[in-house]
Amino acid sequence: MKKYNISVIPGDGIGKEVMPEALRVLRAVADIHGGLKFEFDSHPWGCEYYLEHNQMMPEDGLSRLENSDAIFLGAVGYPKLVPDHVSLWGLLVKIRRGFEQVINVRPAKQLVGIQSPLVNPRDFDFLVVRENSEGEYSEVGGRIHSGSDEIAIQNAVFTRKGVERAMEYAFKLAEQRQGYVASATKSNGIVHSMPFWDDVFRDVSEKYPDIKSDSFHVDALAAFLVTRPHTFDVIVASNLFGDILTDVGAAIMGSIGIGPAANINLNGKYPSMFEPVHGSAPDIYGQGIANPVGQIWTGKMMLDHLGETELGDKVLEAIEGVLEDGIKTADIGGTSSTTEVTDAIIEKLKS
Ligand code: GGG
Repeated sequence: MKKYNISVIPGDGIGKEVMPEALRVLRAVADIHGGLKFEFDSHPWGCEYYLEHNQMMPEDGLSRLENSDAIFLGAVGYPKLVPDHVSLWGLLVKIRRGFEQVINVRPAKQLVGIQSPLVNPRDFDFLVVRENSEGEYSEVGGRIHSGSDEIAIQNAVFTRKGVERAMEYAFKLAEQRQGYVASATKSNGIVHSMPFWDDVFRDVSEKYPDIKSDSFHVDALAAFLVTRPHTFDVIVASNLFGDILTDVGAAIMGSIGIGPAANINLNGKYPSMFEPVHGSAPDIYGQGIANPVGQIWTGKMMLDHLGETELGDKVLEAIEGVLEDGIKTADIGGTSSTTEVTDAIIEKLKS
């Protein structure tokens, strides 16, 4: 019997609703396989935990996660309870950095059974490789003075090692997919880090002469994702640009509730972490209407990472089958509840 130890952090808001659904799907996958078992170790960390302990996770939180085969995360943030930057840096960013999850991969593709909101939808299927360890997500800076004299300074940190690593990853993916790489820059407006980003992109692209590559200012790229997403294959972007572009990616699929993501540790020293693109959506929390597809598709990415690609493919097939049958949550035009969509995905997996 193969056993995978998965650390589970449902987190905040709808994370607490969609996570149990994704775990039900993974248990069903294990039943179908017969020779595979998931051991789920759940951690109640997040904003409510913060209110009791004044921190988002315990002091030894990372060591409690360290020996798992993967970390499965729901959503982080409940701004009514804890400021967003405190919650994100106290849990999500802490794990990404602590476990050297330096790459964030986020696919966007037109799923069968979902009407894209695009005016001229064409089949698209692209991946965003987001630099996940530095860039605009930086603690360098500060705030001084108050009132009308108040000043905030935020420095971005771009290292050749970090940027090169993300770009190499993107080119290798493009090689596998026989595709091409687009870089998201903003070197017309940002005068140090982005010209540096472009230099590194040129250097890395020279190592892959057979892979077509191109560079776009991020604002134009965001617009092109809306007007002609089918022309993109692998996009490499900085931490912030990648975060924004992947919300666009999820939205053009039909809903931000659909997009999956993987935070990858490249050196095998620490576990990788899998979390949907969406956040905790406090506005719809508790109504039973959250779309479970993002979390379940993220489970597929985790299965792929564990080497269970056939099972991962089955999960995505089941998701698409259910959507094609019209069983959907309200965000993508349906009337089904979170649990009804999951029940249907499990039924499809079994059939
Ligand atoms: N699913 C994880 C989550 O809660 N994401 C919300 C968010 O804003 N994340 C920012 C980021 O991915 O850097």
